[in-house]
Amino acid sequence: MKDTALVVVDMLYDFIDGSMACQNAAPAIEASLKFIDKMTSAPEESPDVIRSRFPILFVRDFHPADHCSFTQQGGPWPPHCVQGTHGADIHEALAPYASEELSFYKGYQQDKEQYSGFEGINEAGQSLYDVLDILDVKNVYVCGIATEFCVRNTAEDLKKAGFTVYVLKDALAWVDYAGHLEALSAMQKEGIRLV
Ligand code: VGL
Ligand code: ZN
Repeated sequence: MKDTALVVVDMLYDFIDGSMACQNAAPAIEASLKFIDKMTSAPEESPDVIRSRFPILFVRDFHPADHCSFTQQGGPWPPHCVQGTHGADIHEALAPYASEELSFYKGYQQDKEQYSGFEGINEAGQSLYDVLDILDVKNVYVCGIATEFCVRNTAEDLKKAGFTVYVLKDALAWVDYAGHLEALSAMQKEGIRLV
């Protein structure tokens, strides 16, 4: 499918089985892999060709050890996704689909919380938005963790920027189930499609 990309939000060990382990993380990874398989299986083409037509972008929480969102600094969260630690790594089942050009880091400034991946930047300093624009993407599928925070904020920013946004509802994990449901219904009201 042309003009279509997948954005995988924060499928990182600390949100899966680490300091901020979220509910439904394992099924969410399975569902993400299944979706990738579906979107990239076209037997007549080589995997590289298919992959170039269906970019998979990764958003990565990437905090300094003294980030303002951590409890010792008065923030709401336990330390998580600290730069250079295992907790900040992409889950091994998804890592083979990731590249540095399509990895977008956020939350790397000590004094700035950043839930949305929209302004995350890659090694070359390009934002997620810049790259979607360069790739001429119109339709964005979103999966990842956590529904209420980074998934919701990323999906909303993409929608505001004019993309058609689809959230893969079986490929999400959450901090709190009621919060997850509330975020889903808010996104739906905003015109984000739950699929
Ligand atoms: C997230 C809380 C703190 C998320 C990141 O990825 O949803 N939530 N940092
Ligand atoms: Zn964080």
